[in-house]
Amino acid sequence: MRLSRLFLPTLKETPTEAQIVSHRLMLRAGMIRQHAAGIYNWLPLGTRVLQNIIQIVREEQNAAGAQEIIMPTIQSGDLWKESGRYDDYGPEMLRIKDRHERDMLYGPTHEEVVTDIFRNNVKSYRDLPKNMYQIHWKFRDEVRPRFGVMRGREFLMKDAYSFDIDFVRSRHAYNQMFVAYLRTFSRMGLKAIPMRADSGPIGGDMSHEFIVLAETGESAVFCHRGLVDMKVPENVDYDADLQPIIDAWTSLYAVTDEKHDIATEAKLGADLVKARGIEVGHIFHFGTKYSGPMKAVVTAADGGTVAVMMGSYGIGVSRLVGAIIEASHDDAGIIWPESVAPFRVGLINLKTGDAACDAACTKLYSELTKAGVSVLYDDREDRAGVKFADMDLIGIPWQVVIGPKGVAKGQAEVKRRAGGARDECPIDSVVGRFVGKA
Ligand code: 5CA
Repeated sequence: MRLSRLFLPTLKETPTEAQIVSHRLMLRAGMIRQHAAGIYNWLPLGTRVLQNIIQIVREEQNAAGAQEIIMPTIQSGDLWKESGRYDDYGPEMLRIKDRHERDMLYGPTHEEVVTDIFRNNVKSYRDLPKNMYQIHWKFRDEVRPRFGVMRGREFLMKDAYSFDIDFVRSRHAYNQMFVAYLRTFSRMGLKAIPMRADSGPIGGDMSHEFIVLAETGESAVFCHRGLVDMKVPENVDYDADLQPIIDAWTSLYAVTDEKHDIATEAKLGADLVKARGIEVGHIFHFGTKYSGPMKAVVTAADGGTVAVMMGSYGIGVSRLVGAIIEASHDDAGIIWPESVAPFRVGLINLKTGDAACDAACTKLYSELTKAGVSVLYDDREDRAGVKFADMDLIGIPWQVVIGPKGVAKGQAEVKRRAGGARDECPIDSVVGRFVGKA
């Protein structure tokens, strides 16, 4: 993509409405624009990052055996009357009447809808287990939407729902999602710590939040050092017993501020890590809480009928964009991990209009593009300082700088955005540095 053609409305000034660094940087880097309180437009740069995050979430969900579906954003209120949550959910639910005066709502979550799909289509234990997920927009009429996409009213969530015949298998489904979450966040360059949590309005007997560590995070986190250093499982066999992995991750102390316990902290001594964090995922095991009242029953092996055991598993996909920025930025701007970066290489032409610079840049741009490396080519006729500042601000992991002096010697400068290390190399060798490497 040529920067001169990209819709990238960057801002030099810090927007006054933004209180946290990720919100400021998302506005300044032209990723988002507010439409109404807690409701955002995603511009091209933001959309590219969001799509990369979606893709990682999707790959890890699929690998864990979940199947992608799409459910409606607008739901019928009748289902929520069946589950008993229509009145309980309160003012966070955006309620709508259609032209026939029927109660509709913009879905804040989808337990009822997915349970309805299940009960209408699955009748036998032989069809189990099943896990279905979607990556879709939710609406929660939060009292105080704030911090940009971190606490929006409309936000993108990955929500998965598991159905099993008994408790043991249902726990296995929970464990599969637990491990998939560890892998998902780690692929995005994040340190995510699972913590025992309250299940709130979703309900159930067990739940874990996944908290990403970031200095500017919303909540204080206290945990055992072992969790911060723990290795995320590779090459997982999701059919195998995952309980040992779960035990390793849940046996060490980890709490947010409302639950912190001074006596345990004192015992941990030097092993205690005090940090700040952001909740990017939340998983719930709730058995028959919805399948019971909504009569999602299947025939069992012994000929009887049983209500299926369920769990639900959320990831704050749009929140993750903010969380990654909170965890990875400096004074100059965003520092994208390569796995989610909107472009991998930023190609800077220091003297647009200079025949030699233009020729070298055009050639590199087309070769990199042909080789499958995503490039943002700054071909604007701006000052070098503006180009450097913009490229730092939008956080492209690698900058390739082409200027008149270098071109005369056949040299380019390559800068790593993270850490700022730079080196000179022959222009001819630039493509080779990026091809075939993740
Ligand atoms: N039905 C369950 C799991 S599918 C559920 O709704 N869980 S949740 O309420 O915990 O939401 C899942 C994730 O969505 C949260 O961990 C958080 O990362 C994200 N999320 C929740 N509310 C918001 C919000 N207002 N803005 C942005 N992200 C949010």
